Amino acid sequence: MSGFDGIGGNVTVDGGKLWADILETARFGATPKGGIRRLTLTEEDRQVRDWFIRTCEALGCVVTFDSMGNQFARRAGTDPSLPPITMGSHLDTQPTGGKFDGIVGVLGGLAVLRALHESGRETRHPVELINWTNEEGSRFAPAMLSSGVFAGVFTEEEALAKTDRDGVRFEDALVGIGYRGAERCGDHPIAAYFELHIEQGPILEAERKTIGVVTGVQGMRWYEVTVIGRDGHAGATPMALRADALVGTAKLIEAVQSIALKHAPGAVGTVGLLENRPNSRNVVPGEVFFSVDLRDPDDAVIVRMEEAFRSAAAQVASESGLEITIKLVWDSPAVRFDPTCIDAVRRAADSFGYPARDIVSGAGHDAVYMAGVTPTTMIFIPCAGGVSHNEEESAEADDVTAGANVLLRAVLDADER
Ligand code: HGY
Ligand code: MN
Ligand code: MN
Ligand code: MN
Repeated sequence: MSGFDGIGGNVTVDGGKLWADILETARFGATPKGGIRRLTLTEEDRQVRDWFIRTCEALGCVVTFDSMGNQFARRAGTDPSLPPITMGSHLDTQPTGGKFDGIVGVLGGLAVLRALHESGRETRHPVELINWTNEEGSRFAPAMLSSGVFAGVFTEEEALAKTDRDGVRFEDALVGIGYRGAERCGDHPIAAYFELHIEQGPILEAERKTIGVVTGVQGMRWYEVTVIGRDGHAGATPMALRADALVGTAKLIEAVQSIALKHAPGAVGTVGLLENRPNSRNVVPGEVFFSVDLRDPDDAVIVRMEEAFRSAAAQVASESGLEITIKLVWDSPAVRFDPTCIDAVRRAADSFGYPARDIVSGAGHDAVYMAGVTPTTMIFIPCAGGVSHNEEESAEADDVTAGANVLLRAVLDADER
């Protein structure tokens, strides 16, 4: 199998050290339930970023970070004129995140750098590992913000101006943790990009597959909805005279659920963020802000779901005397990955004898935007029960090692092309 011979013989990753790295970095933002709360650009994020620099430099890498705080750990190749073969993912988490989402991709890439360093295996291209800022989009919407700037989907100015729900600006938080770099985000040629990630769904585990050969990512749209009614006294306001924004919102949440079910089997719809104002026991709520996340492998289905949601909102508004605004804040069309990279992953899995299957990602990843600027694909491994974005998220050590080994071979394969 090409990419699996030459100096250092049959190089593989040190799975034990990789697992130890996962447990060590889980300390930064550890929650009592065994998960991680490491929101982007917080003190916990700074701690893991500092760890990333120390650890990659100890492996002989040069570590830099750009104007969006994206971190790059580069191992030199024999031909410095060549752009790097890159691996990447993210170290930021959801508020009640797990130890593996994004983390497996960054630490798996680090295990690849360690295997190359310790075996002395040379590569023609530099090999580089990227930690992307704000992949989750939980604190600053949208998700994959910094890989989006890198790929030219968002401008740096609009990204830096994003604010979180407390009104904190992205740029101020980035400067606050000391990771606003000088290199302009995107001025960084790349030869290919591979992202290792847990599937975050149930398929690989159910089918007892070790590797998911990811062929693409489904389409996603995010909306922000504001429902305006009228604050009123819970005791003295007759039901017929109310403009209750939370009751209207409940109808719209039900609409998201039924619209997604009506567009089965691929469609999903989620209301995850909700702010009820004034949020007082004895006040009829006059204003509600909430998020809507619609996804499907087929972009045309998402458009139809959006139309259905908008008409449901118009009906609720007229029936209940509410004012409802729906703002599309993110549109990430479905993406197909690069066939050559996909084939390298397939052959790498095969050369280890790992059971594998093709799969389309339900979750968004930085690879979505990297696919727009360089040959890109992803490698999935199973996670327990398909559970993710949950403190109980877990994966088998052997699967994590397998994923990193496939990543290593796919990178070596790309290096020889
Ligand atoms: O939303 C997503 O799919 C990813 O976890 N950011
Ligand atoms: Mn992720
Ligand atoms: Mn995630
Ligand atoms: Mn991701």
